[in-house]
Formats: sequence, C-alpha cells, structure tokens
Amino acid sequence: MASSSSSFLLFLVFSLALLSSSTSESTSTLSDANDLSFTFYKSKCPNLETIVRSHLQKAFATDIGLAAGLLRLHFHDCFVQGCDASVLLDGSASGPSEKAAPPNLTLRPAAFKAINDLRLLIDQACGQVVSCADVVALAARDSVALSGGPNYRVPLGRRDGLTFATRNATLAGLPAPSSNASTLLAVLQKINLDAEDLVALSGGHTIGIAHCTSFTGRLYPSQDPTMNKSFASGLRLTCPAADTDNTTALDRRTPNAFDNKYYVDLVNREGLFTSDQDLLSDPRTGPFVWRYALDQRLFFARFAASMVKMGEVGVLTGNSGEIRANCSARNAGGKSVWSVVEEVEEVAAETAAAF
Ligand code: HEM
Ligand SMILES: *[C@@H]1O[C@H](CO)[C@@H](O)[C@H](O)[C@H]1NC(C)=O
Ligand SMILES: *[C@@H]1O[C@H](CO)[C@@H](O)[C@H](O)[C@H]1NC(C)=O
Ligand SMILES: *[C@@H]1O[C@H](CO)[C@@H](O)[C@H](O)[C@H]1NC(C)=O
Ligand SMILES: *[C@@H]1O[C@H](CO)[C@@H](O)[C@H](O)[C@H]1NC(C)=O
Ligand SMILES: *[C@@H]1O[C@H](CO)[C@@H](O)[C@H](O)[C@H]1NC(C)=O
Ligand SMILES: CC(=O)N[C@H]1CO[C@H](CO)[C@@H](O)[C@@H]1O
Repeated sequence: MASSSSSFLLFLVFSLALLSSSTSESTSTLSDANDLSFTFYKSKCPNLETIVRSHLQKAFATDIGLAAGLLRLHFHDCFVQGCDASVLLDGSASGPSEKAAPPNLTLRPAAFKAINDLRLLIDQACGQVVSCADVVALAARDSVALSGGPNYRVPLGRRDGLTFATRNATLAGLPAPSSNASTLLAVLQKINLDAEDLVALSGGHTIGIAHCTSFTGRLYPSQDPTMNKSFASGLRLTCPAADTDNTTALDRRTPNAFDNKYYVDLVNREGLFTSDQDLLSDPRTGPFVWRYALDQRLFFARFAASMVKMGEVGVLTGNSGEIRANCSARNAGGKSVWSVVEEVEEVAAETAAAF
C-alpha cells in the first residue's frame, strides 16, 4: 500500500516534471477564458449538471425568489475580482469580505445556502472535484432556464480564489443603481464588456426584487422626471418614506418569469433604477433596448452570449486557486485531491529546475 502509493507519487512527479517543462508558466497566472471547456467534468463528475438542475428545480418550487438570488450572486462574483467564488467567502480577522460591502447586504442568504447544499450533493456523488465558482455559474444558468429563459451551455473549469475582495474593490466593481449609462459603460469596459453586453445583462432584472432604499432617490425629495408618473405613484405607496423597509418587483409586468418584459418596462419609463432607465435614453444603449423589447428571441440569444462572456471574466484555471472544500472558507491546506496534485507539481517543478 505505502510502496504502491509512493511509486505512484514518483510516477506523478516525473510525469508532471515532464509536463511542467513542456508547458509555459501561463497556468499559474490569471488565465484566458479559453482554458474553460464544455467537457471539463465529463469524466470527473458526469452527472454534475443533472444534480444541479434537479436540486434547484425542487428548491424553486418552494422559493422562486431563490432563482433571482442565484443569478445576482454570479453577477456579483464575476464583477468583483473575477468569477472565483470570492463572493462566497465569509470575512476573517483580517477584515470584512466582499459579502460585507453595501451592495452585498441584499444578497439572499438562501442563495449562499443553496450553493453549499449543492456542493454537498456534488461531493457525495463525485468527491471534491468541482469548484464553487463553477457551481455558481451553473446555478445562475439554471435559474434563468427554469424561470423560462434561454438554456445555454456553460464552459467549466474555473478554480476558487484564495482571497476575498476588499470592501473598496467591491464598491468599485459593482456600480450603484443611481449610475447613469456612461458610468455603467465605463465600469463594464474595465472587464471588456461592451454596450450590447450591458443592455443584455441588465435584462437579468426581469426577475427578482429591490428594496426601497435602492430606488427611492428617484422619488424623494422630488420625482425623477424620466419616471412614468403612475408608476411613481404606485412606488410611493410601497415606499411611503425613502427608507421604508419594503420591496418591489424589478419587472412589474412578469416579476418571476424570465422574459423580455423588462425592456417593455423601460420603453414605458417604468424602469426601477436610474441604471435601468438610462439605458433607454443613452444613444449608445437605447437601440438595443428597443430591439430586445420587440424581439424576445434576439434578447435570449444575446443574454446567453453575454452571460458566457461575463462568466469568463478573470477566471482562475489550471493550478491557480483551489477547489474549496467549504464554499464559505478557504481550504485549511492540503485537504483536497487537487491541492495534493498541486503540491506534487510544485515539487516536480523545483526538481526540474534543479536539473
Ligand atoms: C448593470 C449594473 C447593475 C446594477 C446597478 C444593479 C443593481 C441592482 C440592485 C440595486 C438590485 C436590488 C438590490 C436590493 O435592493 O435588494 C439588484 C437586484 C438584482 N440584480 Fe442587478 N444590477 C446590475 C446588473 C445586474 C446583472 C448583470 C444581473 C444578472 C445578469 C443582475 C441581476 C439581478 C437580480 C436577479 C436581482 C434581484 C435579486 C433578488 O431578488 O434577490 N443585475 N440589482
Ligand atoms: C477605500 O476607499 C475610501 C474612499 O475612497 C478611502 O478613503 C480608503 O482609504 C480606502 N481604503 C483602502 C483600504 O484602500
Ligand atoms: C454620469 O454620471 C457621472 C457621475 O455621477 C457624471 O459625472 C456624468 O456627468 C454623468 N453623465 C451624463 C451623460 O449624465
Ligand atoms: C409595502 O408594500 C405593499 C405593497 O405595495 C403595501 O401595501 C404596504 O403598505 C407597504 N408597507 C409599508 C410598511 O409601507
Ligand atoms: C406609463 O405607463 C403606462 C402603463 O404601462 C403606459 O400606458 C404609459 O404609456 C406610460 N407613460 C409613458 C410616458 O411612457
Ligand atoms: C464553512 O465555513 C464557514 C465559514 O468559516 C463556517 O462557518 C461553516 O461552519 C463551515 N461549514 C462546514 C460544513 O464546515
Ligand atoms: C448574505 C450576507 O452574507 N450578508 C452579509 C452582508 O454584510 C453584513 C455586514 O457585514 C453581514 O451582516 C451580512 O451577513
């Protein structure tokens, strides 16, 4: 037993030494999304997508709001420090985490719980081989598909980050709902997303809710003149004061269905946030709003394409990062199969360098 495992290790050391001498150092840096693939877990966890889909189908039957929570979680993860599941990390003694920055205050606890539940089910079926970042990306896709939206394929192979983003990085990555289109375009440009991506991705606001404080800046002290007057009157009943603790649907027409009605809202000046409504007014984004309001098939195709693009932002692949055992915390060290392989690989690289 001991000798067979040590000769296996020796074999691993030599094959990895060969590998590391023949491949470039790119595997240990922030890598290109080209490293993700549709078949990444084909042999390691063949039932992965079925496990995620069927668990969420059951979970949404009792809490449809969870779909919106999971979609937003993936967006927050990707926009801050890349899609590395950093959004899931609890803070530590060294400081507050991404979770603790103001935009995260309204991320649903149920969404974090669902990711941890999924990881447990996946671990039981396949062992600890699937990253939390990939689970978040798959859960977002299934939230869209199970709510009536497009069922796109998700390239996989993300690794989990070792650090959480600071409060400041979180604030810089996630624009405020009071942002105009210029600000939004500038924030997205930093991660190589363009005007068409901005309009398509904002269509995520076709499901879910917002708290009064996210939009009452448009009602008090005076009403934003771009807001539809009867829509504004309704919102004042839901939020009699700027800080009323109440919520309203992001898409008033079909609050829980993933469809193109969000754009119909915008055309009627019934967008909830400035960041929504300004997409209609700005000449760089307005034409896309009109197109998606008139053509749901086009919206679905563009949304799916932009989600795949967003899901590739700043991903860690190869042997960067780790496969977290617990999505809410970094590995203590050396626990997972993958971290053992990484250690061996490091030794192998050192050995190779010594020759
Ligand atoms: C473009 C800039 C964006 C801004 C400024 C923004 C802002 C917000 C705000 C303020 C809320 C409500 C928080 C609350 O009051 O509870 C919200 C909710 C939501 N956002 Fe965004 N968002 C943006 C982009 C996105 C994107 C790209 C997606 C996904 C593709 C997305 C998906 C969602 C969902 C699904 C909800 C509802 C969450 C729930 O019901 O729990 N958002 N967003
Ligand atoms: C975070 O941003 C605030 C405001 O811009 C600044 O005063 C503060 O020094 C920043 N903190 C860190 C740790 O960078
Ligand atoms: C957008 O908002 C920024 C920041 O508040 C402001 O400086 C800029 O003038 C605004 N742009 C337009 C076109 O309104
Ligand atoms: C919350 O919103 C509902 C629905 O618009 C409204 O009937 C209710 O009065 C609001 N609650 C408060 C405390 O304002
Ligand atoms: C305000 O909303 C109503 C109901 O959706 C719509 O009929 C009306 O045309 C909208 N007004 C404007 C100015 O868009
Ligand atoms: C996962 O990590 C979090 C944060 O450190 C901790 O509170 C929780 O108990 C851990 N869960 C398990 C199952 O170990
Ligand atoms: C869902 C979640 O983790 N929310 C956290 C956001 O930040 C506040 C303040 O640090 C925490 O109390 C919440 O638990």
